[in-house]
Amino acid sequence: MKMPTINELKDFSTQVRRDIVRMVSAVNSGHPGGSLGCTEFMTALYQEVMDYSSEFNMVGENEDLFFLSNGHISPVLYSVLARSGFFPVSELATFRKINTRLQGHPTTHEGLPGIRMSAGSLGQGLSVAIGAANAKKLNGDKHLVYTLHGDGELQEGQVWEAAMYAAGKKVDNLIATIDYNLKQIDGATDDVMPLGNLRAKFEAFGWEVLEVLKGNDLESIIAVLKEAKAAMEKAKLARAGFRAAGSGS
Ligand SMILES: Cc1ncc(C[n+]2csc(CCOP(=O)(O)OP(=O)(O)O)c2C)c(N)n1
Ligand SMILES: [Mg+2]
Repeated sequence: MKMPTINELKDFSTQVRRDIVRMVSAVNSGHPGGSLGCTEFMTALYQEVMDYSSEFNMVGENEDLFFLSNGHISPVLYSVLARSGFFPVSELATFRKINTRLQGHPTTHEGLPGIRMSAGSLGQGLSVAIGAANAKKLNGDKHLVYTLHGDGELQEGQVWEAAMYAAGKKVDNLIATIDYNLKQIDGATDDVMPLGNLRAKFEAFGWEVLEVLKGNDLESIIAVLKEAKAAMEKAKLARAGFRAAGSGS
């Protein structure tokens, strides 16, 4: 597959932003903020970083998988999926209309290509993704699993249970990402429920943490996602080396 140029990725993002504004304003309902904020991230993921087929099948063997945990930002997911070939772009005009496949929060039973998890009730995506990541390992499938979470979403206890499991059980084929926009519906995260030092918290749970300092800059996002992939490979090699040394003694 021909990799897109940075200008093509920027054009793609601009188009996604247009889609989001059109979709949300047409029905006067939905979450434009998180959607617009994650536009470049989702573009980078689906247009540059992930290895997948737009010929969708639910199992997704031998391809990278993505789970949107903050399901309220469905407009950006729907637009990126449509423009990546999963379903017709014209279907975006049905967003949040009754009896369509593009409900306000993604659901699997609508049968929309690209959707492998229902989301909207915050806090669940990391657990689902860990299940998928474990299944990949059991199947000898070397592909990766990605997630996206809102920062306000991290106030859900289930996220931390999943984070503890992933580190404790060495789930090393998963990249979880957070839209750290310091906002949630009712205001600043700091006012609703302060998140504290997120880096320190995840590190204390045993995660390696990388930060994208310019969250709407495609080049920065791509560089950090590639660094995350490389860091996982390095960790796996280190563990393999350790086991080999251990078994020989
Ligand atoms: C379990 C649960 N509680 C509450 C909500 C209502 N809700 C929808 S979006 C949202 C804000 C979450 O904040 P964040 O994850 O930071 O998303 P952002 O607003 O930044 O897109 C909330 C509380 C929900 N969807 N699920
Ligand atoms: Mg937020």
